[in-house]
Amino acid sequence: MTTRRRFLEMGAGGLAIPAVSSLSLPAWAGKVWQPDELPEGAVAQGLLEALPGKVPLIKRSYRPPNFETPVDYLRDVITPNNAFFVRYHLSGVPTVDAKTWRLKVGGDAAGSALELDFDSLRRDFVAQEIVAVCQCSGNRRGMFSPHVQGVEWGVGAMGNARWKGARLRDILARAGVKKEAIEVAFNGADTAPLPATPDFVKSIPVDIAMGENTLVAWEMNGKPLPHWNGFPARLVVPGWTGTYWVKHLTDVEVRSKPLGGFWMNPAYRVPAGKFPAADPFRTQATAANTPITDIVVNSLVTSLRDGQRFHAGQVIDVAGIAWDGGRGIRRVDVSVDSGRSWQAAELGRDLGRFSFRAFSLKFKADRKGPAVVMVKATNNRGDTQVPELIFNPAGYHHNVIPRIMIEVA
Ligand SMILES: Nc1nc2c(c(=O)[nH]1)N[C@H]1C(S)=C(S)[C@@H](COP(=O)(O)O)O[C@H]1N2
Ligand SMILES: [Mo]
Repeated sequence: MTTRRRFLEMGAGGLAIPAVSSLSLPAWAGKVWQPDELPEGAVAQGLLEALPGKVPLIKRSYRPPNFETPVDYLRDVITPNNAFFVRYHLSGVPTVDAKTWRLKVGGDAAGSALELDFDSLRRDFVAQEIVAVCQCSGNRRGMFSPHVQGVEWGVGAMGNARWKGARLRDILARAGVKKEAIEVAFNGADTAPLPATPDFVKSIPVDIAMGENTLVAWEMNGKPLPHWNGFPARLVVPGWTGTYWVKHLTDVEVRSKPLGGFWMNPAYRVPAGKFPAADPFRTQATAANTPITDIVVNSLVTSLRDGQRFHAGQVIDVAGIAWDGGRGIRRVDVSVDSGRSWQAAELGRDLGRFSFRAFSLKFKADRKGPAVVMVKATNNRGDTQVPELIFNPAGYHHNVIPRIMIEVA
């Protein structure tokens, strides 16, 4: 596969890039950016553009807003709110007033109907905090070969934050959950501009909904949720891909029957049997396919660029982040000789099993010439990143071991 990275000067002149803590002006400032390791021509250039309240992010589409986080902001294990990626399916992004916002809980398998305002959500339940990765199912879709349809994400359709909210199970307990409940469905305040476009409604299995980690969150990294990330409250489903993390949450429905609708089927499905390590979603599975569920084990090198040059004798840091769907990262192995030998990287602070985990391996570049750096994360169940892409038509679960070309001169 031809790999390359392109930096093109942007015609429109420099962008004002606010400084990020511990980083100097990012290398991509004022540039058109393309993620590493893209098959030639796979992704249209991503222009940096700032949504209100956000630093310039990589624009994949404007209506609906789909903006990814530049790699430089993923060096820190906690992603800053103003650099956190933004993903919407419908262009009617709502501006929600916390004073008039209500969360309605009901459904045929709920004991009774319930309505909460923002104050009661924050006051009447024990607040929980959890650090968890929100990763779009289609993160890295733009790196799929052969090419697949959908938003052409590079590597930044993900972020890691400390979420604070009420346990969904405590809210559901208040309404009551009947024995026949099989799924819990979620709707947000966003709407489709045309009646023909289906509303974005998602469900999760009742055991995930009742799990101790699933939250209705109102805070992200100690601040109110940013508008673009679901103000005033969103669902947080640690371990599961971003599609279930419904933003601007308004309706929770406890169901005795599987949820239908476009966004459950055919959207967000993977072929049956292709990802056998994944959490099952039994009430939605068919013989052909099953909804995407938990995040596969993965890593991102943030310290090196494809094609980067070094001097002989220089110490090179292969550093980045690793994560998975909640088993936790056991080890990250690094190879600097095209996979012939591997060394265990040092792992950073453990912020919990749903969080990004930093890794670093320093080596001295004493052999001149090109070298291929590879990184492979392994979780506590022994799942590892894959050597070859597991192709699926929607472009999900890209966790291929990277091959980063560097040059020692
Ligand atoms: N209301 C609403 N919630 C939503 C979506 C949406 O389109 N509307 N998209 C989902 C998808 S597919 C992802 S990946 C995450 C992205 O979260 P973020 O925009 O906060 O980064 O939001 C999820 N929640
Ligand atoms: Mo997504």
